[in-house]
Amino acid sequence: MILIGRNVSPFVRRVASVMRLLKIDFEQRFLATADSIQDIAKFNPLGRVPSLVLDDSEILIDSSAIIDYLLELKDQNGDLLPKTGSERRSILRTVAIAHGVMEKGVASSYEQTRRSPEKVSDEWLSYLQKQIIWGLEDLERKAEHTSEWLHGDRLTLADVTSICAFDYINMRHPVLFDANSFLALKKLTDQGNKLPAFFETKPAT
Ligand SMILES: N[C@@H](CCC(=O)N[C@@H](CS)C(=O)NCC(=O)O)C(=O)O
Repeated sequence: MILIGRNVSPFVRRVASVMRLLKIDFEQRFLATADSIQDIAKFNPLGRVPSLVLDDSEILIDSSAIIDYLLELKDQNGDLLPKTGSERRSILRTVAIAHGVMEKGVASSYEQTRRSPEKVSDEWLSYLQKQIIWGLEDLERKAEHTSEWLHGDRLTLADVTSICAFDYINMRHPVLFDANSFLALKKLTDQGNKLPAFFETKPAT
């Protein structure tokens, strides 16, 4: 399998982390949306990452759809995401919040880097940044009231997505909040980053 995209994208990194956790072999083409859009569009007509090229050449797009396939392939016991029931729904809620933080983080970054400065809307930017904080506050409450991982003593897709989201926000928006604001989330992320699935995928910049 070939994963398209760089791990600076939190969406790509969460796919790469899930593949490592599930021990799925893959190669990665580190294409960036900023300068390889034509190549990326060969895999996804929207010009977005991640895409995953399967061994029979089928191409999957969007991190959620890709992870859905990976779990079907290699998470038969439902360790990362139970197949049914209230625990599944609860984990998917956390995943949706963390994925939303990623979306708002990327939108906020694009507002600042991909628009000409005179067109940047401070009002819109400030709203996006509030949404990031609201999402992180929700994840922090979850992290404060749990044991080892967000949904108990087993690492799940909720942890994968939250760790990738928190690292991304710290990397791209380092001055958005005080370092002491999200201590439980920071502890969770530090704990995750000790595992190969996270430290091997953590982007340098
Ligand atoms: N919902 C998608 C979001 C993917 C996404 O927004 N990727 C960004 C990179 S971080 C991208 O490709 N941006 C280029 C664009 O949207 O034009 C997912 O979960 O995979």
